This record gives sequence, C-alpha cells and structure tokens, in this order.
Amino acid sequence: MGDLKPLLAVLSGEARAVPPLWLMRQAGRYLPEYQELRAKAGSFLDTCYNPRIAARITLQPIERFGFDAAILFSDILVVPDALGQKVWFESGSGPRLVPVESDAEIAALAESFDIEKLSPVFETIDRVKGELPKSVAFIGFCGAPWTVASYMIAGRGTPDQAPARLFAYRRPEAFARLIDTLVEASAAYLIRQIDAGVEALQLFDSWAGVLPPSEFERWVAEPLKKIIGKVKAARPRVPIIAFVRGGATHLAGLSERLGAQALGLDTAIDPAWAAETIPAGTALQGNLDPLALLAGGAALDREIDAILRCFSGRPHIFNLGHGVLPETPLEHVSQLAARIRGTGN
Ligand code: 1CP
Repeated sequence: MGDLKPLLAVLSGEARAVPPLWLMRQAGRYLPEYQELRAKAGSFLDTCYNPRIAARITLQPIERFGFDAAILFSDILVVPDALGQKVWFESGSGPRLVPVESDAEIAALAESFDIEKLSPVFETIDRVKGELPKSVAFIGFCGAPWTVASYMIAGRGTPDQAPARLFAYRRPEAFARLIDTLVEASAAYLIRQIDAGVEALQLFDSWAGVLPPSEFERWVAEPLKKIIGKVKAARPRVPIIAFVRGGATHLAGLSERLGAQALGLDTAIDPAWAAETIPAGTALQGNLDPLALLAGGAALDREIDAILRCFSGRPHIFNLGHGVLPETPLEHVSQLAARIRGTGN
C-alpha cells in the first residue's frame, strides 16, 4: 500500500499530510500551450479524436504544474456522438446538438451506439499512460446520465436545464429510456477506458443541483448507482469519484449508496459539514472556489488554508469546486500548488 501513487492511496482511504492535487478542467483554455495546439487541430471534436494531440494536451498541465493526476482530455459529449446524435462545438458559445425528441429518435440511439467511434479516445489513453511520471495517477471520466441527457434534450448549454426537466415531467417513460441507454453506453465506455489504462474514474453530474429530491433520486442517484454497479462488477478494483454538483444534503449518505470511493464537493459545500457528515472511509475531493483561484493574492491563500484545515486527518484530494476558468492567471495556479505542498510562503 505504501507505494501507491498519492492520489490512489487517498482513494484507498489513506489520509496524507500533503493532499494530492489536480484541478477539474486543468487541461484547457487558461493554458497558452493548449490554445496553440487547439488552433492546429481543427474543431474541438477533432481535437478530442486526435490521439496524438489529445495525449499532448492531457500531459500539458502535468508538465507545467506537476499535478498528482492527469485527466483524460476529451468531453462528456463524445457519448451522444457515439450514440449517433449530431454534436458539434461552436467557438465562444459551447456545445450544440440536434435535440432528440420523439420516442423513435430515443429508441434509435441504443441501436446506433458504436463504441468503436470512441477508439481514438482509447488510443489517447494508451499513449498517455506510457508518458506519465511514476507518481502521477491517470483519471478517466464520463458525464453522468442526467447531465448528458440534459444537453441531448436541449441541444445546447442552458442556465438551468429547463428543457430536460420539463421533458422528464411530461414524458417520464421516454426520458427513462434515454437515461437507461446512457447508463449502458457509459458503463461500456468506462470499462474500455480502464482496459486502455486509466487508474481511477470520475463521473461528472454537473447539473444534479437543479432537481427537486424526488427527481434527484430517479435521474441522478439511481442511474449513477447502476453505472457504478456495472463497472465494479466488471473491474472491481478501479476507484470511482462521483462529482455530483449541487448535491447538497444528498451527499450525506451518497457514497455508500452509489458504491463510490470518493465524492467531489462543489464550491457551495461547507468543508466542515462534509468532514463531519460524510463517512471517514470516503475520500473527499474539492472544493476551492474557481473565482478565488482567478482572484489570487491573500484571498486565495485564505481559502486554501481553510480547506486544508477542515480536511486535515481525512482522505482528501485538493481540487476546485468546479472547473478552472479560462481567465485564470497561470501564476495563481503556481501559488496554489506551492501553498498546498508547503513550498510557498
Ligand atoms: O473551446 C475549447 O477549446 C473547448 C473548451 C472545452 C474543454 C477544454 C470543452 C467544451 N470541453 C473541454 C474539456 C473537458 N470537458 C474535459 C477535459 C479534461 C479536464 O478537465 O481538463 C472534461 C472533464 C470536460 C467535462 C465536461 N464537458 C462537463 C462536466 C464538467 C463541468 O465543467 O461541469 C461538461 C458540462 C461539459 C460540456 C461542455 N464542453 C465544453 C463546454 C464549454 C461545456 C459546457 C457547456 C455549457 O453548459 O455551457
């Protein structure tokens, strides 16, 4: 156990004096070297499906900041793409999809699922694993069914996922079918990521926080539990982090219910509450405000220290409460890494 990579040690339940550090969206627009490769690769999806470039982008933040984990460079919307839905990204305005609507369109998705469409992602994983420094863990991921379905229904990002929420109230059977299709496809996709070489998984339920409790149960908790059950049945040893953004008080018993080894905490969760309420065997990941990182200075130091204090003595992975913002200065990320490791002042 002593020779596990720090991130994997924490996921196995070990508390470390210096928590392992990585950041959601660490491979992305705040890095000039990312911008440079993106400009060469064509569209965003072309970048995701170019193993040579996607592998380089995955490694960029490790090379610059020495994070303890690399996260596969891809996107949650490659799964709808593999299900045959038309997906593209418009620069400046984010993802676009041709919305799924009719029962027939929803039924057709499972039929047209082609996991081989994602083979460039598995090739990216294969390339990265040979190049990672020995102590750096490799995280694979997918979007949770509710979050992915919300984009499939709306056809774009929205402030509150109202189109999918309405759809789920009005046509619960059709929506359940879509969710089931995503459970099956996501589990198969994650298992293939493990076989290609990732060592841990994160499930992103970025839009869990817009649902009332009954809908949370049906569209967030149940599908996540099913995916984790399927992945664990096939590959029992790979640890899983559930990032249920806006999960609020649902987080209290969620890790045991889902069978997840860690919970990602969003910015609004009080670390003291989480440390007290969530069972000590569950690793906690988070939860610095991305805007504190953008602001830097004394406010950043103060927020970092408060989080470190609350989680000291428990298995903790230092991360943000959501993704790095594109405007974040690189020096602030260096300030963060130095402070966590006790090499700053
Ligand atoms: O213009 C560009 O270069 C594209 C920007 C970008 C990037 C860098 C997008 C479009 N996706 C990504 C990469 C990405 N997305 C990763 C890579 C690994 C890393 O973390 O470094 C990951 C894990 C994701 C996951 C993702 N995509 C989520 C879940 C996490 C979260 O941030 O909440 C979601 C919701 C998406 C959808 C998406 N993809 C891209 C954008 C701008 C969005 C959000 C759209 C919206 O709702 O407005």
